Amino acid sequence: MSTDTIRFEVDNGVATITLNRVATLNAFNDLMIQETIDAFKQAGRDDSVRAVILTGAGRGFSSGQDLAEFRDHKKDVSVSGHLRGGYHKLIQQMLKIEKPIIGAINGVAAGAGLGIALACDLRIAAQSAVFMLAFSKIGLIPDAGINWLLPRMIGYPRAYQMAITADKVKAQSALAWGMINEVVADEALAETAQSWGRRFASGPTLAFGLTKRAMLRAFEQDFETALEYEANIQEIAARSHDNVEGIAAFLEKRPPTFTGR
Ligand code: LHQ
Repeated sequence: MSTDTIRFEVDNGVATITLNRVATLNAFNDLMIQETIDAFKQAGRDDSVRAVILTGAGRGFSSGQDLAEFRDHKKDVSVSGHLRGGYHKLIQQMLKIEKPIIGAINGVAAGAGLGIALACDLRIAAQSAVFMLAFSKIGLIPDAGINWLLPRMIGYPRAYQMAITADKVKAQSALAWGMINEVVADEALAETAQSWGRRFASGPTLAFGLTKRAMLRAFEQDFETALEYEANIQEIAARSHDNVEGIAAFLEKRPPTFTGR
């Protein structure tokens, strides 16, 4: 796995992927899209990884598509081809990994950078982070999954307002609107994200992954189908070591030791 545009570290069961094109506020060029896909694949494959953090180096999380590279390539590839071959694969990879992904939003998340932030399962933002649908500034519609994800989180009126104004939304408003889970002081972000990661990594991670599958699938299901689906998924969870251990620990009044199996 190459890491020219990202960093990839594993510690205490937590994989940390850091977008690392600091001079452009971590704009996504083709290489960074591919390396981020590969990093998520690696995190998914590695059984020792039980939680993942995605963050940005420097003062930005991600400014979205690298507009300089896109302008240079525009004549060679259609926008839809670029989306299908790049961002869609990345987002699908993130939704497919049955491990919690924590977005540690350290600075501006704009355009497709916001889409990738929304594809994380949870988001912690630094106090100074801002969220921006930059697309309309350059005459585009939101992409990178935003039209599906954002109205589900903050409702259509706010999502549409963000799209057509392209105004920056501060971390505190993003929290009040339900786009993110927590806001912390800038200097506390990295440690808070690692501490969430360590907490999840020592939990019943098989159940955490199955919960992600059931909840995301339920978005597309009617109620009857969702009930049936969750009953089937619960069969898998109920056969796990962690379920046996969790019940035993409760009855023996001791803390459980979960292994993710
Ligand atoms: C950048 C970028 C950037 C290159 C900052 N690219 N260099 C999908 C498929 C197909 C087509 C197109 O798009 C998409 C999806 C998308 O993501 S579209 C939306 C693309 N993103 C944007 O339009 C955001 C553009 N950036 C900005 O509006 C500002 O940079 C923000 C608000 C993010 C940050 O503003 P500032 O904090 O004032 O920083 P800055 O503007 O000074 O940027 C710092 C440097 O980063 C600067 O370079 P320089 O050499 O002057 O220091 C920027 O040119 C560069 N940069 N974003 N997306």
